[in-house]
Amino acid sequence: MTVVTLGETMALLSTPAWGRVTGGSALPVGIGGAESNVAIGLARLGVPATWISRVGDDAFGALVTREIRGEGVRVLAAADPAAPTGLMVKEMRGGKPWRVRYYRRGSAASRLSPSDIEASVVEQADVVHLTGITAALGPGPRKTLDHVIGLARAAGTLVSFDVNHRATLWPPAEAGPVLARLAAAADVVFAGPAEAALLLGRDLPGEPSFELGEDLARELAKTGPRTVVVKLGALGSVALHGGEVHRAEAVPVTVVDPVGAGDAFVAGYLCGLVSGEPVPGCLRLGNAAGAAVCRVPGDWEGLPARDELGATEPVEVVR
Ligand code: KDG
Repeated sequence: MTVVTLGETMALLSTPAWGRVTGGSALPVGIGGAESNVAIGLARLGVPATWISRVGDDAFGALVTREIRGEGVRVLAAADPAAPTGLMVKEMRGGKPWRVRYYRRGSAASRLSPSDIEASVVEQADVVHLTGITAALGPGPRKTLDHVIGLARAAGTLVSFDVNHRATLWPPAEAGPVLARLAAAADVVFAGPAEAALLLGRDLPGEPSFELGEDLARELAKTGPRTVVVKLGALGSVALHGGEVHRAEAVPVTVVDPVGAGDAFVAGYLCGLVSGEPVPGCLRLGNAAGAAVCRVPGDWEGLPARDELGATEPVEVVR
């Protein structure tokens, strides 16, 4: 049971808790990338994972590949001498994440192309996980997604697609049709309510609810995917699979940093999928992994090992 994913991972700088960067501020540097977040989550849950990308031939590129490899993920990432590793800055306010700024235009990953893909890696995987962020990076990454989907279809590898619309990378009017086409070509689609509505060309009718999630999943399933999972954040998640709707309540958690929770959910869900769990079990694993990531700062640092999935709040230490 192996999962392959591809996409951009950036160096991640976090501003001080109060948000102001002053001369001499020491900003902690980490990494962040939706697809490698999923790969790390899978590896921690015991699922062999591979991450394909391009990084700059620079210090941040070495950091990205070292960190991801150090988490037990197989890393297949070309070091591009002609483009830098992308950078993102997480701006804090009151000790919590407030805004993310990207410095990634023209990055190495924006130069991803089908030639970066070793066909056998996709053909031998059980699942290939892709996201809409890669589609936002430019024509080369979009062509690469189409190429990987073609390889997966021919080999019987399941295609998983997280819509992951990042409005700061491309506006809804441009992103909607492209993301809808990619979702229609996938076997399993993950989306938030607003993303599902975007793909359906609908306005989001009211606040997220299980009923709304189920309705969006039914509509989105008509476009092609066999399974549609709608992530409802603090509410939980719903899935439509084989015409049946399933829902799972979220795990209550004290949220410190919600960034990366969606990727953690996907890692938990795909871990269940490749382990033969029925859909309700996949939803529960996803919810538990998402809750665990929310508890600590960082996009992936709180990703749980399999034996932690039950403990989403600190366990009292009995002396
Ligand atoms: O889901 C969290 C990711 O979005 C973050 O880790 C970085 O991939 C990233 C992006 O493009 O925002």
